[in-house]
Amino acid sequence: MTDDLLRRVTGPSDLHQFSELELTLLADEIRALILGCVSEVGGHLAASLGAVELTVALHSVLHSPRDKIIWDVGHQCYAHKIVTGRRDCFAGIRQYGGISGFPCRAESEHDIVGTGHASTSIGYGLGLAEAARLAGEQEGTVVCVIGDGALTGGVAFEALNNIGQMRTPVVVVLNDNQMSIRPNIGALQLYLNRLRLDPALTRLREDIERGVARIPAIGERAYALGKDFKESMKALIIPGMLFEELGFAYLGVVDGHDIRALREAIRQAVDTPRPVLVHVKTVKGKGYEPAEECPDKFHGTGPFHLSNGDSKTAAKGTSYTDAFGDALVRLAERDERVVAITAAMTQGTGLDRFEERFPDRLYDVGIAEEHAVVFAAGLALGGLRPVVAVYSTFLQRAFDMLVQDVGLQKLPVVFAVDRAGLVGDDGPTHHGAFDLSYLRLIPNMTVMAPSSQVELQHMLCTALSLDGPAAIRYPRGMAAVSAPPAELETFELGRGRVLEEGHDVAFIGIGTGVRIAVEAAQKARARGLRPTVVDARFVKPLDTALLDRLASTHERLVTVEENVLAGGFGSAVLECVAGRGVEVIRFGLPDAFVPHGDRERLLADVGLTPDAVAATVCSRPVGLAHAR
Ligand SMILES: Cc1ncc(C[n+]2csc(CCOP(=O)(O)OP(=O)(O)O)c2C)c(N)n1
Repeated sequence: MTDDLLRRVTGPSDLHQFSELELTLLADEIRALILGCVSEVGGHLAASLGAVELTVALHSVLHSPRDKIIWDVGHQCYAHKIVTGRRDCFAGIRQYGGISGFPCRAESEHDIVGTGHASTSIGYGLGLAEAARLAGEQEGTVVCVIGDGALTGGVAFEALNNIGQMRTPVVVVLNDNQMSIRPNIGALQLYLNRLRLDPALTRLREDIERGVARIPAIGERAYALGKDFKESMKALIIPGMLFEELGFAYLGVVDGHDIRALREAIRQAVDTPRPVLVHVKTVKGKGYEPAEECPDKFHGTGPFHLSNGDSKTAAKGTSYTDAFGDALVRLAERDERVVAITAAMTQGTGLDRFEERFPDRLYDVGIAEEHAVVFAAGLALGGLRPVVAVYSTFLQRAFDMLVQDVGLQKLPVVFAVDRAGLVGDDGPTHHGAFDLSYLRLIPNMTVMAPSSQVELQHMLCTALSLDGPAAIRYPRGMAAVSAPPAELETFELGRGRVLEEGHDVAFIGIGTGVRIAVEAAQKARARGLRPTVVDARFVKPLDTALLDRLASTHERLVTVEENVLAGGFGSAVLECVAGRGVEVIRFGLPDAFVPHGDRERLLADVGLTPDAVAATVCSRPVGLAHAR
């Protein structure tokens, strides 16, 4: 495939010079570039392939950045990056030092806002449109592109509700591919299916638009009654015209791979002086057979062979995610009160085995983390033992529910907090940097972090034995395969594990920090220190008895965690031994958003390596008592 047209594109305005045929060919060239690069470095392939024509059509009609295109989640923005001046650096997408896999304000004026978490585009769009109105700006349209998956998030509905009342002329493009990461679920999806699958409904609606005035007598009176009458006729005849009833003009269903049809719909939407929803039907993975057949596998992918879609990297070891999933099945086998909840991440959180084994006990609530937590609280109130499996970064959204609906009610909900710490290529929107801090401050919450997969399995057993809420946070990625324990144990609450007794310096790790602490201690020993090494296991309740002992027998405590230092595990230790005269040196993530890139490289950048820890600890003579 040539890239003759693509080479003529230095910015989105160049698309205005192209004929519709050329735009169609350009879309093919873009698709080939995306496929070539993502097959080498990995990325969010299927969503981006599905949005190529939509992107080309939007940029060929609109004038970005005067017109503002906001990409919900942002994982579908690869074509947008390519036509907005980032073609030549596209091969480095998601790589350390390369461009981000999500819209990023620092990268381009065409990335109106950095996204990564779902369902926010419409709220941003309304804010931008309202700010422009107050500033008296006459020109510029705000277009929010949101998927049918992201539309299951409550915050999207809050924005729709608000727009309907304000009647601000924002264009919402609903990119409906019937997929979230897996097939989309929920009543709204059934409604969209009806709209999409029944062209008769669309024709009928259009006929009403055009024809109502032609009915003798009634037509004239209807005309006199004006738009409101027409709207209610539509609502009457086409039940559930949800968007119209929310105050939006509804345009659709538009073929999302037909550039002409898309351009026509976008022009119409831009010319409409009220909120418009353009319902676009696309195919996730469009144009690459393996991705069209398995859009979930290619939602986020590592490098793969273009010829057949097979992965280029063989998985080494097993993941914490799998260890969690296996243990949950075991525990659910012996306690039928155990149920699992996911917010559209069944596979990502390792619940697929649970789903296979107990299909009736798995609840996928859609991209709705706040609801997932309240729903789990309700299940716990009803006597069940719910386990919410969720990524650390997405649980942030449900903070209030954690406090009010679980913590304050002291309900036995277990949170399996996956992807804690740095996740790597997805970058700052997806790093799980804060959970120890935001979980630790909630009264009644038990907070644990395992140093191995086996520890994780015992911690899950422990969490399910408690009569209050508990969270276990663990990282992304693989660890050496270890045989699952024959029996799952219940740990003593709030007790750490001393791995090695020494004196002068105590290295205390939590979660992934334990390996770093162990290896840093080895290096310190080689330099003449006699370190103690501890796997803290619990962040809350903290092992205060152990810390008291260490504070009185050691000159220096060193904490290691993959969480921001602010409010994290080290802070808890510092609070516990404050005033004891023992020096505390804390290692963790900085007070900054860590960029994207290879996880090991990022950990080295923030000083979370055994070498860096040992170097700092050993560079200070033991005997200077002060806390950092
Ligand atoms: C708040 C939040 N929860 C979960 C996710 C993980 N996630 C990323 S994309 C996605 C599915 C999005 O589906 P849709 O909006 O339809 O876009 P598509 O990929 O189908 O184009 C999910 C669940 C997220 N990004 N944000």
